[in-house]
Amino acid sequence: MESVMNLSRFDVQKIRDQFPILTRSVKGHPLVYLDNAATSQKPKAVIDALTDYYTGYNANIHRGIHTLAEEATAAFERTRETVRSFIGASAVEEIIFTRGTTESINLVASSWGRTNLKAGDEIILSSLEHHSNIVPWHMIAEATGAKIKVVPINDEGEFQFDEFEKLLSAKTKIVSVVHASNALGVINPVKKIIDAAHRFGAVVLIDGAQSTVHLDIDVTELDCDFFAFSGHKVYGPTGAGVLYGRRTLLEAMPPFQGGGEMIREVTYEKTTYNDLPYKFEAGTPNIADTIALKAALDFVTETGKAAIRAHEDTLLEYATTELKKLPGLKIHGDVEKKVSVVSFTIEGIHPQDIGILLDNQGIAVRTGHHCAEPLMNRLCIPGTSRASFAMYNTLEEIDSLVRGLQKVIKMMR
Ligand code: 7TS
Repeated sequence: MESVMNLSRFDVQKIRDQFPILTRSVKGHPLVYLDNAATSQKPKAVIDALTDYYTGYNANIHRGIHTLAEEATAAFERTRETVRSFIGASAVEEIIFTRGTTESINLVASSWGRTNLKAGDEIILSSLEHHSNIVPWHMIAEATGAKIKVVPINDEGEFQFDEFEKLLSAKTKIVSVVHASNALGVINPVKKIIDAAHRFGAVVLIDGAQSTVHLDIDVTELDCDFFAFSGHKVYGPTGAGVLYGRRTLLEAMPPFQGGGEMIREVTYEKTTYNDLPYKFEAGTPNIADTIALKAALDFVTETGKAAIRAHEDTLLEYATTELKKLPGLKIHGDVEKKVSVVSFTIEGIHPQDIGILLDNQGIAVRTGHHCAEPLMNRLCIPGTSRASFAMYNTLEEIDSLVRGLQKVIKMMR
C-alpha cells in the first residue's frame, strides 16, 4: 500500500483509491456512501490483512506450538498493542477484545454490575444514549434493584451539566455515557463528566462507538474507568471490538463468560481463572477480524487523525450550510461541538421516504430512530435522516446529497 503519510495536504482522491467499494455504482449512479456512523467502508489494507491470514497462517491462537499458531498468536497480540497505543492505555492487559461496543458494555454491566450494584444504588446515563448503553443497564437494574437516572439535554441535544451534578450522590455507582451521539453527532463533555463522577466515588464508562474514529482518544488522560468501541466504525472489520478497563477494576471483576482460554486450572470441583486480559476472552476469539483491525488503526494513524478531522470538519460545515438552504429542512443537534454527522428532518416528508428516494439516486443515508428511541421521544420526532461523513467523502458528494434532496422535495410536495 502506498503510504498516505507524506501527503502535504489531504488528498481525498488518494484516500478514495484505497477503498475498492467506492468505485461501485448503485441503481445506475455512482455510490455516495454517507452511512459511515453505521459502519465505515474498509481500505485495501484491511481486506488484504484478512486474506493474508486465511491464505497464509490460519490457526487457532494461544494454544498451539506449531508455526502457524505462533504466527497467528503474534499477529493477534500485535493488534492488542496497537489498540493500546491508539487509545492511550498504559498496559495491554487492560485491552479486552469483544465483538463490539454492544458486547463491551454488556460485559461491564454483567460482570462489574452484578458484583458492585445493590438495591438503592444508582446508574446515571445521558439522554443521548444508543440502546446498547441503555438495555444492558435495564437488565442489571432489574437483577440488582439498582435505579437508572437520566441526565437531561436541551433542545439541541446538549448535555445539561448542572443537572448532572444535581443527580450525583453517594448512591451513584456508575456513570455510563456516550462520547459522541450517533443520532445527532453532539459531543458530550466527557472529561468534566468523569472528574465530577470520580468526586463521588463512581466509576465511568465511555461509549466511544462514534468518537474513536473522529477524535483523539487518550483513556489515561480522560481517566475513564471503561471505554468501549467497535472496530467496524473505525474502518476495521465487523465483529472486532474493544473494551478498555482500568486494571484494578478488571482484576476484581468476575469473568463474563466461561470456557476455554479464560482458565488457569479446571477440575470438576472448581475453576481458577486466567490473568488479564484472557480472563475475559473465553473461547476462540475472532482471530482474523481482530488481526485486520490493526491494519485499520494503522491506516488511520498513518493518514493522520488531525488531517482527517480537518477534512471531516470541512465536510460538516459545508453540508450544514448547504442543507439549511433547503425549504422546510431542520438540522437536529446543530451545535458547535460535534462530529461529522448531520441529522435532519424535512417538514411534511417521512424520513423513510427520504431514505428510499435518495437510494434510488445511489446515495446511502440512514433513516429512523438510530437505536436512540428515548432521544427521538425527547426531541418529539419519530426519527431523522442522517448523513455521516468519513475521511473519503467529498464536497461533490455533499452537492449530490443536496441535489438529491431537492428532487425528493419536488416529488413529495
Ligand atoms: N453506541 C453507539 C453510540 C453507537 O453508535 C452504536 C452503533 C453502538 C453503541 C453499538 O455498536 P455495535 O457496533 O456494537 O453495534 N450505532 C449504529 C448506528 O448509528 N447505526 O447503526 C449502528
